[in-house]
Amino acid sequence: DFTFSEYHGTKVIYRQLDDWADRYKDLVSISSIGKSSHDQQDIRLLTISDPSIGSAQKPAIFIDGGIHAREWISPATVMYIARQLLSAKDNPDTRFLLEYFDWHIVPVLNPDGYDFSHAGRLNRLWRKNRSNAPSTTGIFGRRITLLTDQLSRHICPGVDLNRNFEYFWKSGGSSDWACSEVYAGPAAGSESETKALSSYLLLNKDKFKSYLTFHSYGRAILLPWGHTTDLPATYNELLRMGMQKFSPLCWRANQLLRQSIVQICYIIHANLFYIASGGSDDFAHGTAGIPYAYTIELPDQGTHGFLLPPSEIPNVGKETFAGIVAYAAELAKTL
Ligand code: 0X9
Ligand code: ZN
Repeated sequence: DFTFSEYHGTKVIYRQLDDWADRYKDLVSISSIGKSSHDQQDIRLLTISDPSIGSAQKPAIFIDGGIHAREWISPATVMYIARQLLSAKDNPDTRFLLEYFDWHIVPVLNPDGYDFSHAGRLNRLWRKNRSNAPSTTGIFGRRITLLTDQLSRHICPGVDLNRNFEYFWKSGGSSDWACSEVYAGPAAGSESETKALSSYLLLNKDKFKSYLTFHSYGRAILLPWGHTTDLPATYNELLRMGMQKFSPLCWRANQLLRQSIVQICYIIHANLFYIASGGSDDFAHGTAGIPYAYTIELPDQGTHGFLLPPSEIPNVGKETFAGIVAYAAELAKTL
């Protein structure tokens, strides 16, 4: 059965979504926002919406995980958040989460890459999707084009989905070279995962008040932009929300949970790490116009890095959910 004591592959995560859909019929619906590029897996969406409280048409918060394959704590934490939301009504402190908002959640945006990173130790640090990887039918049936970039795409499969989004695509911090870990892809929005998310965000742009994308690692809350050192027009507001209310992810969660874990956290604009264009956060804010867009780099800060032990899932989950509660409370005031 599904637990938060180990990391699960896409199949097991999807089975859990089905179970929730069975158990919480009035609250949950499952759909697919598109297919993955290599294995044509569904990119599943979990919608949590309680029609029995609040208004009929609620604003929504969009959450995704697993854009980068190796960042296993991301899908795990997103699933943890989803599970907490399912029982949010039972607790007077969290009831408002369903009273004021709908929640649209994609736990694994890059299922091919994620599953590949589970397939043997050698693949554990895979980051990109699996686009152009040789399939079971083999590459030999295809016409050989001796263009170097075509060739290198076969030798080096995968596109960094977080460099492939259409907003200021390839304007810094990404690569043309297919073998690079930050390969931007052959064209803006070329990947079917990117297309699926982009169209879903555009379709619902008026409904979505916030876009939250979970990555690891670093314990940081990043705000737009990633593609430039210019500040977004609403920088102060983004910072205020992130600083005072999202930083629960950094410190208020500690108080709420009375835990003694030493937490250091940064809230900065994404480009202070490094300029990186084509990110989903920039697309959500810049193209889709979603007001509050953040990339959250979950723990840790490098001790284990991407290889965070699964025993940390509940801690990270609790801490992050406490942050979500405080953040959503602040967001509700802006409605
Ligand atoms: O570089 C990234 O894609 C993200 N960091 S990670 O270590 N998880 O790969 C940060 C993305 C921040 N947002 C933008 N640069 N737009
Ligand atoms: Zn990442």
